[in-house]
Amino acid sequence: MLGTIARRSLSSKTVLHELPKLPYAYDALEPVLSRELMELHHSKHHAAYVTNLNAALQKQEELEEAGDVAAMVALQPAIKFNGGGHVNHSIFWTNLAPAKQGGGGQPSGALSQAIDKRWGSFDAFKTDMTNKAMAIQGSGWAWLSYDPSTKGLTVVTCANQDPCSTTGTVPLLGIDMWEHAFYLSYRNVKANYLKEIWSIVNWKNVEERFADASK
Ligand code: MN3
Repeated sequence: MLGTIARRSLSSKTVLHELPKLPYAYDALEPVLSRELMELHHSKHHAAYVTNLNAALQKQEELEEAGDVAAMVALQPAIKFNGGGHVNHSIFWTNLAPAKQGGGGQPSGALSQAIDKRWGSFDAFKTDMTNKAMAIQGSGWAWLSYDPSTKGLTVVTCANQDPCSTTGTVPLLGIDMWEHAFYLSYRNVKANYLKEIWSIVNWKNVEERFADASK
């Protein structure tokens, strides 16, 4: 039995994921997002998605070796939820930056032009994304994303931790609309979270993602 486990461990093909470090301190996004909120969000919520994703992927490998297709199918919601949570938060942290490190302001260059082409103005885009984020019922995400089918920008929303890729578009800028993302700083007033978060958006990161997605 032990021998079997050791062999399986040595021959495991499962790639284990790690919680990425934040590119700024837990208190760096204050007063928009408090230190306590950021620390819990990263070191507890995101960490749990990573732990549970790794457990599910290791379970999947065991089931694959055992040829248990029914159990593999039953495992997929855990991979979707925890894998989506890991993917979404890994993008989200890099989408944000303290004002001192370039957070806030407006996009420039090709991204700015693409926003104007789709919405007419940066303010019109912000209004559209804010309205779509506000309309999410329960937990989910709003994304500014690149749609390969139109070669243009769009705003999509996803329930739970479904990653933006499930919409067929490429994520550029995400806004986490789970209560854990704003409640400690804004209580129930989602609208204020959506008003303030623009002042810590790392547009340089979003521009890089747009350049990668649209080339
Ligand atoms: Mn979250």
